[in-house]
Amino acid sequence: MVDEQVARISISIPVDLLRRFDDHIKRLGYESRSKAVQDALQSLITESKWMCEKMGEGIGAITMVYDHEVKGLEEELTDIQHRFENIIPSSMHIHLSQDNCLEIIAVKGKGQDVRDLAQELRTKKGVKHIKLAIVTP
Ligand code: NI
Repeated sequence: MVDEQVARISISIPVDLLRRFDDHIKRLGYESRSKAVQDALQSLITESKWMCEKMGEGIGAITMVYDHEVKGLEEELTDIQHRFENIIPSSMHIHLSQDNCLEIIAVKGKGQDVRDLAQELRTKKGVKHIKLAIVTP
């Protein structure tokens, strides 16, 4: 961040979106709108850049909530993870409630493989939420 030039821009944005953005960043503790917008832009670039570069490295985590009462699902999800063991350095399983399990799967490997893994998990019946968060060092 040394010698960084700063540009001033003017953008159009729906009033409601801006109000929600301002409410939200206040709760997050941002002192200025500029800093929040910069962070939002950086997130968008990081995420979409990785999505566009198929062969890039994907480092991050898959967070997934599933219904463990669905017959055979837990086994199926485990089988999938075994097939992708080369890109899963670690995972954590948390029993959330009577029927819900949370799994956090660390991923590190070829972007395409990471995406394939997330996609396979996502399509299983009983998987309620799945989020792939990629971080770029
Ligand atoms: Ni569980």
